[in-house]
Parts: sequence; structure tokens; C-alpha cells
Amino acid sequence: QLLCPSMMCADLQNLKHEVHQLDQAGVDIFHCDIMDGSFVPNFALGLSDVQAIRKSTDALVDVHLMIEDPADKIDWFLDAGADLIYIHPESERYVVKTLAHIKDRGKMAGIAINPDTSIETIKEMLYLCDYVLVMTVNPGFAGQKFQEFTIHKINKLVEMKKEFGFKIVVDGACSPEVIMHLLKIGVDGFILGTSALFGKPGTYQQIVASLRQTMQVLPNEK
Ligand code: S6P
Ligand code: MG
Repeated sequence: QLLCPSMMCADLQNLKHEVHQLDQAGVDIFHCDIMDGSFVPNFALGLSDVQAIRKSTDALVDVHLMIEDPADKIDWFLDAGADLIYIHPESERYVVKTLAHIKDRGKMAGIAINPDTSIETIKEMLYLCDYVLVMTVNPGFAGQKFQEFTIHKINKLVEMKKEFGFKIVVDGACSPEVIMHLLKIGVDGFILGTSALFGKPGTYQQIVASLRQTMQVLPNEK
């Protein structure tokens, strides 16, 4: 199972230290939220943050592009050191072409879908996806409420991943309880924000170890 800290929730005044602590705690993918104030009503990390995180770890770094027309910005983030890029089909006219470009550059490609977006709209593109990021809150902010209705879609995606082989990661309000529930359904990874990691009591090491321990004792149903 993949545990992916949402770096916009980290202490950005001590970014390098935060990355080292999270690395030591054994996280899997550093999740970088990029917002443009237009596709979503907020700004978050930028290119220089991705570069700084890349320099501070050998672990995988992902970039979640919550921006309008991401296609022509892909190379910026790949050059900054991203291993995996998520694009939103809601903001990109040529999703297949953009995913193919990421793959052509030898990196991993992902689609991120808003709660309201049906998987019917991305079915034809899944063959190009290494990851599908299911938003369980409307993108833009940490600390929102989990949108229960997205579980139906997650169940359908779990069925589809057998055919296509992508991994499912869930982003938004992933508390320990939500994680345990989704893990049983067959979700592969979780974005850890304020609901499970940042601002919680204990060190990153303790929190990640306790999450892993609870995850291990679950029966592996899928
Ligand atoms: C939100 C962004 C996410 C959040 C993360 C916060 O638009 O894409 O990655 O940072 O979901 O987690 P939480 O637990 O505070 O909801
Ligand atoms: Mg995100």
C-alpha cells in the first residue's frame, strides 16, 4: 500500500527537514499539489517546491496538476524531477495526447478525477494510466469532508483495474478510518493530509508506523 504525504500540508518553512523526516518514516510517494487559482479557487505549491523536494529525497515524487490546460506545463514538472504526473480530464482538451507525452518521456502518467466526474468519461484513456487518483473532496483545500458518494465509483474502478493494471490512489479526507475502509475495497494508495498525518499527535515515524500496522492486520480481500 502506498502512503503519499500531501506536501502542501507540510511545514513549508522547513521543507527539507520535513522531507527527511517523512523519508525516515518510510512514506512511498511525495504528493505535490499544484493549483493555479483558476481550475481550483486556491494556490498551492509551485515548480520550485517540486525541485526542492526532488533534491531532498530519492523516493518517488508525484505532481497533481490542478491547473487549466496542463499540456504545455508537463515538461516543466518533468524537468523539475517529477516521476509521476496526474492531470485532470476536466481541464485538458487532449487527455490521451498529454498522457502519451508523459509516457514518451519515460515517466508515469495518471488521471485525477473530481468527485463529480464519472469514470465513463475516462474509460478509453485508462490503458495509458499507471495511476488513477480519485478525488473524494472537491480539489482546492485540505481539511474538507469526505464525499461518500465517490465510493460507488471507487468500487467500479477496482473492477476495472484488473483489466488495465493501474493503481488506485484516493485523495481527500483520508483519515485512518477511511483508509481502512477503502483498503478493504481494494484501493492501493492514500494521500495523507490533515486527516491522518499533518498536525496529528506523534512524530511522522510513529504515525506512519501505526497506519502500516493497522493496514497489515486487515484481511487482504482483493
Ligand atoms: C486538495 C489536494 C489534496 C489535499 C489533501 C489534504 O485539493 O489535492 O492533495 O492536500 O487531500 O488531505 P486532507 O486529509 O486534509 O483532506
Ligand atoms: Mg492532491
